[in-house]
Parts: sequence; C-alpha cells; structure tokens
Amino acid sequence: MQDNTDQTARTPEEQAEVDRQCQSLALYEYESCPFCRRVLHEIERLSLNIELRNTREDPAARDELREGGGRTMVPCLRITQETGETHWMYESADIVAWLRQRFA
Ligand SMILES: N[C@@H](CCC(=O)N[C@@H](CS)C(=O)NCC(=O)O)C(=O)O
Repeated sequence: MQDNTDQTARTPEEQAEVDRQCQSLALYEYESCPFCRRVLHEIERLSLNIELRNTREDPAARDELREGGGRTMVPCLRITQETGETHWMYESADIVAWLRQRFA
C-alpha cells in the first residue's frame, strides 16, 4: 500500500542535515518517463533536495550515466559513498525503497 504520510515535519536543523546527505545523490531522469515520475513523487514527498540530471536535455548527463552506470536507462540514482565510491542504482522500485529506508 502506498504511504502518503507527510514526511516534511523536520526541524530546520534536521532538514539541513538531510540536505547535506542529499548532496551525495543525483537522479538521472527525464520528464516523460513514468518510472522517473514515481521516483520524483517520492523525492517530493520526502522533501529531498536531490540534483536532477535530465538525460534527454543534457547529452553530458546521458554520457555520464552510460559511462558510470553502464546503461542509459532511467531512472538511475547515483550514490556517492563517503569512501568516494560511486554506486549507480537502477529500478524505480529499488530507488523508492532505498530513499524511504534512508530518509522516511
Ligand atoms: N524497470 C525499470 C524500467 C525503466 C524504463 O523502462 N525506463 C525507460 C524510460 S520510461 C528507459 O530508460 N528506456 C531507455 C533505455 O532503457 O535506455 C524501472 O522501474 O525503473
């Protein structure tokens, strides 16, 4: 069942910490992709400030995705770990589950 609970009730300090954590994330997407919209909806619901990289409008973003993740499929969440290692997460359901586990 979809969870529509309002997740925005953070103190300014908590939101600042979430914003800091989101700096290590980027979502590769484009508007007409329904799977991307599902992830974007969750990002909005959780009040996350995640950089969006539109692979239709920005050829450099598409090249980054292909070279880093191995595929041009969207959505893909780029996660840069504290070690500097980069993980490319495909599959909208996996991305939504990961965001909920980390930020809900
Ligand atoms: N099972 C994937 C499907 C994603 C998908 O099919 N994305 C399409 C756009 S809606 C796509 O990127 N197609 C182009 C490609 O695979 O390179 C998910 O849920 O994220």
